Amino acid sequence: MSSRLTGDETALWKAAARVLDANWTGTSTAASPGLYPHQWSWDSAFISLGLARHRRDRAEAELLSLFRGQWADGMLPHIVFNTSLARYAFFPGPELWRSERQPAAPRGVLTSGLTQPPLHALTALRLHECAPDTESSRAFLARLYPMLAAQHRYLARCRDIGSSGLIAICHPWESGLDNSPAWDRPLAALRLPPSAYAPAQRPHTLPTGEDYDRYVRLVALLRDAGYNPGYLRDAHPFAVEDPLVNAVYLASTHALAEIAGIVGADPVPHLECAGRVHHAILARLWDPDTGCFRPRDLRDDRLLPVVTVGAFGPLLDPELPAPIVRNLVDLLLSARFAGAAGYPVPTCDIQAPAFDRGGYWRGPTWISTNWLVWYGALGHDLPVVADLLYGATMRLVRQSGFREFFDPFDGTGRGSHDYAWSAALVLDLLG
Ligand code: 9WN
Repeated sequence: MSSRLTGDETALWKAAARVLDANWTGTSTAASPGLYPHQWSWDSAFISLGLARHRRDRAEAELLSLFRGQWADGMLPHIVFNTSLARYAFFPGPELWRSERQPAAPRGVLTSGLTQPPLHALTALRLHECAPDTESSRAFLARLYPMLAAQHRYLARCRDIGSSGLIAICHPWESGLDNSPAWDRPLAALRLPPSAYAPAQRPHTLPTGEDYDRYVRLVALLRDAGYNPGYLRDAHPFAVEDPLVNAVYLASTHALAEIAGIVGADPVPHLECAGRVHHAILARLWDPDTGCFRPRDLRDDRLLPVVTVGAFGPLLDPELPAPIVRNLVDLLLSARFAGAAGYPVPTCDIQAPAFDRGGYWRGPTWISTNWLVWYGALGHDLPVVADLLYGATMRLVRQSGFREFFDPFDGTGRGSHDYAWSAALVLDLLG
């Protein structure tokens, strides 16, 4: 804990550390006790950032534990199941994914068959930057580097479905912003076989209903095709290039180049990849008519209409042209986002018909997306935006605790309690 914290900040810091301690399973961190008892991929990357400020040993263990689930082709699954729990306590559990039947999946570890935003290289570099002991941190990076490089090779080889340099998500869950209205149009266009799973199997606290049924049926298609990259490219009905996912991929590719330099590997291929992704984000996802980034639906080659918090993801691109940065700042401060929300950043444009202040990823403020936009703003030397997000995030957790998400107008906490990334990212923000 930093010695320059005020009394109030010290209390918040201790409360956040207590959440991470309580959610620690012995090898990794449950995303939230009860509701999400397993290890989620991008949660782990965020959580590790917080652990680095509190329990350095656990920050490293968290990432290593996640990479135990990595498949032989480099795919890093979005869930690594905690098999010590009775009946896995979560739907969809391993019985939907059947990873144990996949030749590429690791033995002795049960995982999902989807991935999530590849934040891990960025996390690993930040861990190194705040490490008290540079030598042991360098040794950790050297151990992690081949796994990170394999993760990025998988993405470039198997997820560049549009041959554009960008990676595509094949399921809304891969975006991390699961129920975002951005996915409404491609989901509505799906013609899917009926599901073997009734939506009622889902705990009542989690999203259910028709959309949920589509999510499960999309998984069944992927699974029945053996999670095969050829199937993903040519036949899978959901394939979207998302600005937030690709901006995270770009930032992590830059981080991977730096890590390569630190551990004595060749950074050049990573820098070349970063160059391609940077150009493709601008060429394919920037909509000059409306002045914002939008996801591209590869199945009908159109930009998707709803503007979400994902539009600000490309602030993570260190080379984003200044006029576009200004455009994004204007949009962020406008009445469509921070200008009308007491507790920014809402996950959906407030003026969009799909905006829903309480709907899962359809309006509420999340600490993870606030952190990403905050981090991007710092990179572009935008202290006004960075301070706004820092302040809003602190007010949210002070007022409502480490909840899963928050009402963007009055800051009411929603979803699960003691949500690990909300606590972890507050530790990172407090420094
Ligand atoms: C589905 C764990 C995960 C996060 C996602 C968030 C939510 C799961 C769910 O919880 O997703 O994977 O059950 O809806 O949307 O971003 O990683 O915290």
